[in-house]
Amino acid sequence: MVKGIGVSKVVSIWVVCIGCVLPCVVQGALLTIPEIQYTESADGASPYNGQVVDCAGGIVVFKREAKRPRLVLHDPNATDGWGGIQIKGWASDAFDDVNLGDWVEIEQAFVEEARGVTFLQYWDENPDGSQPVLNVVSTGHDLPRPLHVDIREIRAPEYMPSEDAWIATVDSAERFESMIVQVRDVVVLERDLGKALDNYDLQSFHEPDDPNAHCWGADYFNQDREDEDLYLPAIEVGQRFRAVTGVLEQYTNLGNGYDYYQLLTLSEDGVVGLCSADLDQDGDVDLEDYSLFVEQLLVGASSSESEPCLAADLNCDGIVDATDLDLFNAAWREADVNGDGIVNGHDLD
Ligand SMILES: [Ca+2]
Ligand SMILES: [Ca+2]
Ligand SMILES: [Ca+2]
Ligand SMILES: [Ca+2]
Repeated sequence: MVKGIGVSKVVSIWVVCIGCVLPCVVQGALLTIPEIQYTESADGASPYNGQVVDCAGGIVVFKREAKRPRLVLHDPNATDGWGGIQIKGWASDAFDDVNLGDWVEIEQAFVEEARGVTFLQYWDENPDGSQPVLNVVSTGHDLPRPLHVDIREIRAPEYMPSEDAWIATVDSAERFESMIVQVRDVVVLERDLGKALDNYDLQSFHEPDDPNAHCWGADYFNQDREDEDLYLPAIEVGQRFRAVTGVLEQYTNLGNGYDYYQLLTLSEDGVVGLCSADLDQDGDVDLEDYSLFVEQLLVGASSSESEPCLAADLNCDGIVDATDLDLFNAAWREADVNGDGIVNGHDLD
């Protein structure tokens, strides 16, 4: 009897141990991306900076071919930021077997802050002699949708004359580092900014007087950009967009007077122009645009020297007529993805 009770106690202890300890070991061994990225440090550096870690990784949302190629990973479980990280390869073929939508984990990865960005180094050997191991855990994952952010959260740096430097003035951007983010209803105010003079300033066109409602973008990551060009063709001063999407990267080099966050577009789809039926260019297509159209249609408006292409002259042939009406209706229908009768940012969701 006594012996029997003893055996059942042993059995129950084993059950408890297997049930609680094993998952702890697995979870404890592999750090998630947010665990590596989350920081309250003023300089934004990972608490694991300079250490070798095992990272559970995430979905490959971008792969950049280069002498030192990069992977951008996204943890779909991170709904509150801190969910992106970049792996830097040290050979041009380092990621040949990795594709978009793969879930990649990396063991024994050296965490290194470089110019404000947290990298996992995929090189031959870590400083402690260990070697990183990259595993494709699974394939074919859906790419997560970009995170729609308020432009103020990733706002542009401010120029500080006393230091002759451009300084990031917002802590809220750090949580979006290396994540795919999207800003909406923006206009290009200026180009030729930043360290490489390839940054452009995007301002929310709904809040032209809010000095915080703007951010910096750049196309140097963009795989559809012509090599000899600094920008995508659409990036012209005054150009308005319904959405600009890309990976957020920090560039910190106070030695040359810069510390800023920049939204790096990844493909031509990274910039979505206004709908051609958005005649008043305020980011939506509604009855005001329709009234404007009808006004110009009814008078048979035609071009003049001062206005060579009227807003309602959608095919730009010099006159507003039934052909433009067809184009107007087609543009509205095509862009009204959710079918609620209005073309706006919700059609991008
Ligand atoms: Ca950072
Ligand atoms: Ca970071
Ligand atoms: Ca409009
Ligand atoms: Ca026309």
